[in-house]
Amino acid sequence: CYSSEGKPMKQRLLVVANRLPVSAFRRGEDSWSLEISAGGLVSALLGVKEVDAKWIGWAGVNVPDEVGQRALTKALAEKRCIPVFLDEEIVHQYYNGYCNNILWPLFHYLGLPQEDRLATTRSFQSQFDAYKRANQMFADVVNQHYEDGDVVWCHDYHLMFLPKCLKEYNSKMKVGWFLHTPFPSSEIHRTLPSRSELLRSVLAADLVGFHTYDYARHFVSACTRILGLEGTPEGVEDQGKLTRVAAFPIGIDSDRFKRALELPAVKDHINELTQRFAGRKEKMLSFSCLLLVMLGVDRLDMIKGIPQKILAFEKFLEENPVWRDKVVLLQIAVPTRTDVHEYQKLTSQVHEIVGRINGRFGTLTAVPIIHLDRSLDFQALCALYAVTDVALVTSLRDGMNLVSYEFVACQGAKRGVLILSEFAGAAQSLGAGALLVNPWNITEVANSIAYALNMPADEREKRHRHNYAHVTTHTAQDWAETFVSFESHPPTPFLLLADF
Ligand code: ADQ
Repeated sequence: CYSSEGKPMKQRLLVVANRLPVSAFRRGEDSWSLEISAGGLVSALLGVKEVDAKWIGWAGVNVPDEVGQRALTKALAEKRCIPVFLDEEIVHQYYNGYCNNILWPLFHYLGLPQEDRLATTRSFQSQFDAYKRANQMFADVVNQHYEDGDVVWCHDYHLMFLPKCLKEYNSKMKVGWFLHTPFPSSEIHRTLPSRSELLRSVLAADLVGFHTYDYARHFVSACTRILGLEGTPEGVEDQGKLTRVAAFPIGIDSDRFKRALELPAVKDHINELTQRFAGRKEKMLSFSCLLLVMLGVDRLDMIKGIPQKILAFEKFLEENPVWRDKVVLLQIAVPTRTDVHEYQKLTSQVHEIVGRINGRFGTLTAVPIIHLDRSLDFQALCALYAVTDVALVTSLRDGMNLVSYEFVACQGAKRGVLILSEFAGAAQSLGAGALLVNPWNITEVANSIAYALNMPADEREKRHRHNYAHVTTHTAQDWAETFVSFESHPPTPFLLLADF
C-alpha cells in the first residue's frame, strides 16, 4: 500500500481480544481513568514494525448508560482501543458460562466439575446462544471500524465464532485467528455439543494459528473426523476453500527483562531478597550461590497444578531430610475468577496443604513454603526470577506458559534449573534445557527437585545456554510479525498427511 506521496503505508491491524489491554475505572458520570496492563500480547504488538495496530475488546466493566459509554470510548481512543460494551447478563452467560466454565476446562482436558455437570448440561444451550450473541457484538464493532486492506487478528477461545461473523459481513476481509490455550485431541473436542458449529466458524478464517504443532494437528484431525473435511499439508480444505493452519509459538519481550535487571530498584530488590533468606545460607554441593530458592509463579487456576506441585515438594522434603532447612519454596499465585466456586475451593485446598506441610516441616524460625495469594509488580517479579535457583512449572496443561520463559530470561548470571511440565506448550521449545516432568507423578517431580539441586555446574550451564538462546531469539515480536506477514512469507508446510 502506498500513500498519495508514494510512501509505503503501514499495514493496519485490528486486534480483537475478549479484554482490552487496559482496565477502566469510572471517576464520574463522564470521566474515566485507564490503566494499561502490559501483558505479553501488548508488548508483542508494540514490537511489530510497519504495523499500525488498534485493539477491539471488552473493557471489563459494565457501562449501562450512554453518557458513560461515550466518555469511555473517547478516553480509550487515545490508547488506540475501541470498546465492545457487554451487559452483565451476557457477561455472565458468555464469559463466566460458556468461555470459562465449558471451553476453558475442556480445552485443558479437565472436563467439567462433577457437581455442576448436570446443571451445565441444562444451561449449555443458553450459554452457547449468549456466546454467539457476544461474538456477533464484537463483529459489529470490527465491521464499523474496518477499512479495505486491514488485517483482522482474532484471539483465543472467547472468539471462535468471530471469523464466521466477520466473513458474513465481508468475504474479502483478511481474518486470522490464534488460540492461546491448547487445542485438545479430537476425542475431547467431539464431546462438545457445539463441536461442528465452532469448527466451521473458525474455518471461515484465512489463517488459524496455535502455539505448537500438536495443537494444530489436533485441530486438523477434529476437522477431518468430525466434519469429514480434507486435511492437506497447508491446512484444511472445504469445497475448494483452503484455511491455512500453522504453529506460531509465542515468546516474550526478553529485552524488557534484561533491561529491568539493570535498574537500581530491581538490584535493591535482589539484595533485599538475598538478605531475607540469609538465615538459610549454606554452601551445598554444586551450587556456588548460597541461596536456595525454588519458585512457582502462577495464576491460581486448576490448570497450573499448584496442589500437585506442593505435594511433590512435600515428598521431596520427606525423602531428603538433608535439604529440609536449606531450601524454601516461594509460591506466588495471583487469584483469578474469585467469584467461581471451583476456584474458591482450589484456594482453600492450597492453603490447607501449605499449612499442613509447614506445620510438619517448619521450625520456630522458618517454614519450608511461603505461599502468597497475590500479584507482584514487574520489578519485584524480575528480582524474584533472578534470585531463584530452581523454577517449578508444573501445569497440568498449558497453551505455552510464559513464566518459564521469563524465568530463563532473568537467569543470565545464575544458571538456575527449570523443572517443566511435559504438558505445557513450552516443553516443546525449552524441553532440551529443562527437566521435563509429568506433574501428576509427584514422585517423579520430587526426584527432579533433588536432581536439580544436585546438578553439576557444567550441566546447569549447558541447559541454561540452550534455553536462553531460545528465549532471546524467539521473541513475542517475532511471533506477532510471523503471524501478521504469514500470507506474504508462508513457512514450509508442516502438516504431513501421514501425521493424522
Ligand atoms: P496464562 O494462563 O495467564 O496465559 P502464562 O503464559 O504463564 O499463563 O502467563 C502468565 C503471565 O502472568 C506471565 O507474564 C506472568 O509473569 C504473569 N503472572 C503470573 N503470576 C503472577 C503473579 N503472581 N504476579 C505477577 N504476574 C504474574 C495464557 C495461556 C498460556 C499462554 C499465554 C500466552 O494459558 O498457556 O502461554 O496465554 O499465549
